Amino acid sequence: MKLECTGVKAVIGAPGAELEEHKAMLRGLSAGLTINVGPVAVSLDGRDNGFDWWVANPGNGPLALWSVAVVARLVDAREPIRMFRHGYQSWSPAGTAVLGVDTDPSRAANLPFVQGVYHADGRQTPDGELRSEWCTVLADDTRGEFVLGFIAGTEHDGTFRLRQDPEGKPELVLEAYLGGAVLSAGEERRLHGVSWVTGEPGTASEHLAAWAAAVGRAGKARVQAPFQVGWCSWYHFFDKVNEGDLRRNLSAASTGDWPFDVFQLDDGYQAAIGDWRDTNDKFPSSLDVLAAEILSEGRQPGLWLAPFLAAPDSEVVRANPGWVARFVGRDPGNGDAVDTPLRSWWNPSWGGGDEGFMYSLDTTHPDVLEHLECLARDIVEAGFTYLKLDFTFAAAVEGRWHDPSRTPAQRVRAGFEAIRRGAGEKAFLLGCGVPLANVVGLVDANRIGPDVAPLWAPDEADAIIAGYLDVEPATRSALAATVARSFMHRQLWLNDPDCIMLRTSETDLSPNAARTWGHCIGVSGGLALVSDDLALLGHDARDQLDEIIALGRESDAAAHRGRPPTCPDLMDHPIPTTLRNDYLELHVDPATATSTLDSR
Ligand code: 9PG
Repeated sequence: MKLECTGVKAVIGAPGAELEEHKAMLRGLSAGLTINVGPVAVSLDGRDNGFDWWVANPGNGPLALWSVAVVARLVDAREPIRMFRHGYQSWSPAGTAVLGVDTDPSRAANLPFVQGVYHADGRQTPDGELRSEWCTVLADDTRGEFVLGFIAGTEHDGTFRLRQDPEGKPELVLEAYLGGAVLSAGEERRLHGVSWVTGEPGTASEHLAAWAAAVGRAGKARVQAPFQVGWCSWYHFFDKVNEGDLRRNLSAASTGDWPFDVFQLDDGYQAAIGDWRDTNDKFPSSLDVLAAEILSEGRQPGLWLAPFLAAPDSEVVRANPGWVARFVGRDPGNGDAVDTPLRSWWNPSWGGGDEGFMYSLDTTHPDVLEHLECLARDIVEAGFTYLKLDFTFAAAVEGRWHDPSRTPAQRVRAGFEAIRRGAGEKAFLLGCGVPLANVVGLVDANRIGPDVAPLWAPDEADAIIAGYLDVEPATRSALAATVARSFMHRQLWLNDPDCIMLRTSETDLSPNAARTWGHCIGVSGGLALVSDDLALLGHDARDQLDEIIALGRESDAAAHRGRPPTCPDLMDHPIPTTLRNDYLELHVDPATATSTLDSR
């Protein structure tokens, strides 16, 4: 299998207007090529196994640029062709699909609002196209493999699109996604280069680990934090958590001598989405009092916040209506021009006064960045030095932003940079619902899968959004992501696979399924977080946790030495079944939720 670059594409168009696609031919890559593609100029510098590139607006006026892409034919590929589809953000699925058989989830959903949450490009894909974001692997029937990745994701996102050309031949589009960012007259921007590996010994997952290591080195990834053991309030108490629940678990942790470094309060304490300094009626104490109590029990205080979201009726929005990103367009019903706050998420249990819709704070606005910096400083000064920063895709959502020159990736990153400035170098930042490529070098850890739940598999009949079953809370989905993305651990950040499920009551997980998930977390070397009411846990649960921590410390130490766990069958099934580190191999049967753990 070979890649033959045959074309360059650019998509431009003013926000709200029809997008225009422009194409130019390319006869292979060489050093120092410049090609006019409609109104933009693309410069390419081919190198061994990759290319560097730049895009310029040579015109006299501003230009909104959606994407720039190199189009390549897959030569000598024997079908069927499989693609490892790496998802855009924490909760987006990761797994292997077959060209001509599987479909992109946006085909079934056809809901741009939802698609924009789980992909860099919220538009529906053309029929028959598969996509992967930031990195990918292509494999054909001869076991030939191509591992490809953008070498960063800080300035723009990257999408690989696999499809058949009009003659039915397989074609790969390597796309830099700029999301309508406006280039001023004469402006040139460097794009993130693409690198690939083919024909070298090793599994796809091992090559991805090498790619991740290179991206991490170039991006000064924060990979030095110690192994984390903690407690999180979410997966038992959910948003009903109250101060008594927190206090009882804190004292049970001391009485039972539970080995938690971190004690993290999740969603449910805040006065409103956006008003993070104030607690609600369920928490009579203020944040500094809560943090002091956690600290006095010898644990690091952790706090959940969704820093880029704000409820319509929150104090922050009422006092600063100009801080909210806008939706500017036409009402689909009557065609009238509309200019309203940008609705970027929906959760009726958060209230908010607009049917459960939440707005995005505008991270291209200097006042918003100052607000985020001060907020993080205040929360850390209140004593919370571990921050779970959730729903952070909100800064990437398509809309009208104060500074239109910024790409979605730059908007996300600017928000994280402000929080890091405020929180200081020593704070532990955990990204969640986060466009993974955008935050290397800023976060210490990232959630790398969808939410776990006290059940194994989601019920297809109950799918909330057609096509997106795999993003719904379920242990099997969290496990699939943990196995598929294991190669990232301590190369780009610390992986957070999501919480261990230890309880045997108030759960639909079988003891086997819970043990399988615990072993997966241990072998992955990622964060080991308990999220049960400790009152429900006995000696068995404690023994299980101790085993998971022992497995985790050993695996994490190897990842620290540059040997993260990998998945040898990444390209073989839709849900990978095997997770391997230097010492152990875990085999999971996703159908029965059983597993075996063998030494190597
Ligand atoms: C708090 C929770 C927990 C959890 C986070 C996040 O795609 N979704 O509909 C979706 C909803 C909620 C969600 C994830 C995905 O949960 O992952 O750990 O902090 O927020 O509200």
